[in-house]
Amino acid sequence: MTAVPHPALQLAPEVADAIAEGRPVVALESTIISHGMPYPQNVAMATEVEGIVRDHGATPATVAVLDGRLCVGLSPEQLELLASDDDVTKVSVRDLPYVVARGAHGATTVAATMRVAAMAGIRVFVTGGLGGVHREAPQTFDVSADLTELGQTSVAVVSAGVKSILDIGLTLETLETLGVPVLVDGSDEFPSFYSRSSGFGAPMRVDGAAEVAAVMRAKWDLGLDGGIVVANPIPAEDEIPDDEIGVIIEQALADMGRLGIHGKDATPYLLGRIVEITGGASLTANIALVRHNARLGAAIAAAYAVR
Ligand code: PSU
Ligand code: MN
Repeated sequence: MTAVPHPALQLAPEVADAIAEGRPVVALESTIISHGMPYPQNVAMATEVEGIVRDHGATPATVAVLDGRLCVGLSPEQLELLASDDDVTKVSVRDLPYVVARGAHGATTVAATMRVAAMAGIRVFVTGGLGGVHREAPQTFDVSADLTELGQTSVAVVSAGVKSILDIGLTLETLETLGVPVLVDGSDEFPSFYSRSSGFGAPMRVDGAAEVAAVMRAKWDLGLDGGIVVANPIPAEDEIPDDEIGVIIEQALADMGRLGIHGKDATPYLLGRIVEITGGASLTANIALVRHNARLGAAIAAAYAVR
């Protein structure tokens, strides 16, 4: 069964063909490009990740809003613009109507990318890290709309877990409340982005893409709409040990508090500050885990396409 994409979407020709023919497609987000990594490493990462998806037998579909249009699959020039232009705003689901109405550019978060991917009929989405419940959430109410979207939109999201800029325990509790399966590939522990460990067990362990695809089918065939978290622990050789990254995250959080940064600027500030404090080491790890996620995501899309 092939999906019929929403008519408002602007699909790249290769993406349109792949969807029409039921071939594997992997959605990719753009906030990670525009607000998650510095230029020019961001555009190099985005281009490389698209190549990895292709090399593993799937069609990459990077999602962004350009001139108010919901684009699914971008040209190299469009990727360059997202990576380098200061007028690209961060777009979560609540921001979509505003940037569309104004004909503006926007980089989509996990939440917005999931929604657009679902509108296109794409079921697999690869990113680096998910948003979640911020550590000060009991006071600030800062809970990422990524979680809301996971609760309602039927896309499997491959990530390296949740960074400890967030409260990992509260994030896992919220995902449970929202009915979101949290699968961890090849590990009994939930990963914390830079590290394979987090102190939290894997809510559900799977081993390999075929097992993920089986859960996707089971969930959606039962009419259980909503997302699936596929946590893919960073390869051991690319890990930054918990204690090392832990103090850096504490410093970044303290700096953010001093500057009074909050709301949608919180996550981009923290990501940028961690890159600064680590002198780029965190960026190397971040790029390594996205590559690793792209390989798994392509394999999942391929396994799911065989019905
Ligand atoms: N975490 C990362 N890298 C990222 C993000 C989160 O390690 O690039 C981005 C993703 O786009 C995610 C968004 O959807 O930040 C969450 O932002 P917020 O917390 O404002 O919902
Ligand atoms: Mn937030």
